[in-house]
Amino acid sequence: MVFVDSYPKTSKLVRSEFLVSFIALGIGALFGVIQALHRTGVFRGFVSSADYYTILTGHGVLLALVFTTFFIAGLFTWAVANSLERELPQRIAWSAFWIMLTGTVLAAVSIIGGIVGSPSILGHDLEADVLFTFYAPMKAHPAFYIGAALIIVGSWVAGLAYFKSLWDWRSENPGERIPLQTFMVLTTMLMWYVSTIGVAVEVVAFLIPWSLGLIQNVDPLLTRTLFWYFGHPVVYFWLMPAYLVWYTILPKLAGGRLFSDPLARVVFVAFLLLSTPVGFHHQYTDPGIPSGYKFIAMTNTMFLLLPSLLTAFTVVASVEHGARQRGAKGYLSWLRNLPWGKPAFAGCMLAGLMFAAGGFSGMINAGMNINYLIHNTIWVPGHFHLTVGTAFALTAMAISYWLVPQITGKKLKQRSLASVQPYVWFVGMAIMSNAMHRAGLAGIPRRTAEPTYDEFAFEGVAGTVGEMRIQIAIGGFLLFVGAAMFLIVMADTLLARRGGTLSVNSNIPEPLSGADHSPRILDNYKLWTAIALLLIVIAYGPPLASMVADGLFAPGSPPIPV
Ligand code: HAS
Ligand code: CU
Repeated sequence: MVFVDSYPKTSKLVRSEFLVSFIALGIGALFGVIQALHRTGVFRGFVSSADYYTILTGHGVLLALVFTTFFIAGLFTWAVANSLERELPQRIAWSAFWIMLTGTVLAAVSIIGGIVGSPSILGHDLEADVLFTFYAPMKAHPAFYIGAALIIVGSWVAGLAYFKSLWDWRSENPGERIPLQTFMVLTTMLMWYVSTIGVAVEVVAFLIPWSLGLIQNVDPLLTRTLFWYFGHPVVYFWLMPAYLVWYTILPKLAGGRLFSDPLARVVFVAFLLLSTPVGFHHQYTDPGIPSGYKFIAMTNTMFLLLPSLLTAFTVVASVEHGARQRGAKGYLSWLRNLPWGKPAFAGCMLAGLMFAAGGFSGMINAGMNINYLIHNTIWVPGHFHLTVGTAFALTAMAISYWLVPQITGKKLKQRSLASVQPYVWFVGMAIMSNAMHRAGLAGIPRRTAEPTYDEFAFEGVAGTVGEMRIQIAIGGFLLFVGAAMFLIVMADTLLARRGGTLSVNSNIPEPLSGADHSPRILDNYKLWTAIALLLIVIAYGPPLASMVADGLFAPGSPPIPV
């Protein structure tokens, strides 16, 4: 039976969530190509440099926050319904959708206000060029912060719908192991609850009252710290859904089965434990945080590589198993026996391959001393376009080719366009991101409309600044084409009529080593959440205490002795 026929209500919800995420992807990608062409000087006719920050904020918020959150909500909704074999509680799930949508509209309108001359609304200029990492001293219209708060509250309510589904399922299936997909969703949501506390306090206690004029001063270091407390784990909120796809769907697309359910559970638990006590690796250059605590964050970050290295092993082993089921022989030649022409499979694999490179640039970022070389340079956007911009985004697009037919009952249209699309994205990203990394090593800053660095001779850097700029522009343009191709396939599929039987279904094959091999303690959420909180208290307690010691709103924070 097709998913949409088994769970029509839940399918409608997933369709609505995907629709919002695809619209955000379209506008965000347009902003992306505008700024890539602008900052490289290839074409500057769209906006003035004064509006660059507004476009950049729109790009970051729409892609990194809206496209991701709505897509993840859709994917999680499908995964919970699919693995617990039940419709989601509709009232809770739809409330979540509407709260998040209201938040998105508020945030989007305040950003766009900046392009149309910042009209005064409720006594404040309607603008929000504060970038997707919003903290003091840059200030936005209150509507932006209220919107951001609503998106987060909405995501909390969405989580409630997943937990409620588990509790209902539990009462009917006492003593059974939590199905793997639901386990992954819930572990991600627990990590999300723990980590969003930071941004919720930042926005509600400081930024909203400050932007409304109710308080005059905020402590920039405190708001930065609260933001980055959330700002690192949010990247795993994007990665873990991609892992859910790589662990549970990709092996099936390869013609095989997941190698190990226990390893998958260990990986997700490790993310719950370690995602949050590492935020200071975004603040290595901030004064006011003792080096010892930065060092603790660095050590935790290095431990946090483990779940991803385990994933590389498990996912590649599962795909190899699939290839061998298709008759492959040899150490490497199995790579040829895989369905590279199928867009869902090819997209996930290319996303994984690129993430291997993104992971390595992440390791470099994480080293406290090497970080000083690349911090605030365009190397960092190079890193995160491989991670969120490919590991997440390409996986999301790829799996839509597989999932959208099942939540609509319609066959995928424009198949040939779809089969090339992941390769266009991969090539565009390879060109752009490689040039960004190199340009960062040459010292070219991120987040600027006017990187006029032509006059400098960068010794030790191969190539020229002009050559890197052109590569960034060409790569950025190809990515825009890739996003447009995806949206054409989706629009054509969504608008088509239903007809014929689908060749795909949502059944997930049993892992080679199944849940019965997983120690039961892995499903003990109370224990893991308690340890996660304890690690956070150790990593953040004393530095936060020192920041608020001179008063909550005092702008200066005395450093504490190490
Ligand atoms: Fe990061 C900055 C460190 C992962 C996103 N990161 C950012 C920013 C973003 C971001 C958005 O320590 C910029 C924020 C801003 O605007 O300022 N990051 C890391 C580390 C990891 C890491 C250590 N980042 C991510 C992920 C992201 C993401 C995931 C989004 C989804 N990052 C940093 C640091 C900074 C930073 C510093 C601050 C820099 C600064 O100074 O500002 C690790 O989690 C990475 C581990 C990954 C691996 C790779 C494993 C390989 C796998 C591939 C399997 C292959 C397959 C396919 C399936 C070790 C899993 C096989 C195919 C075949 C053909 C065989
Ligand atoms: Cu980080």
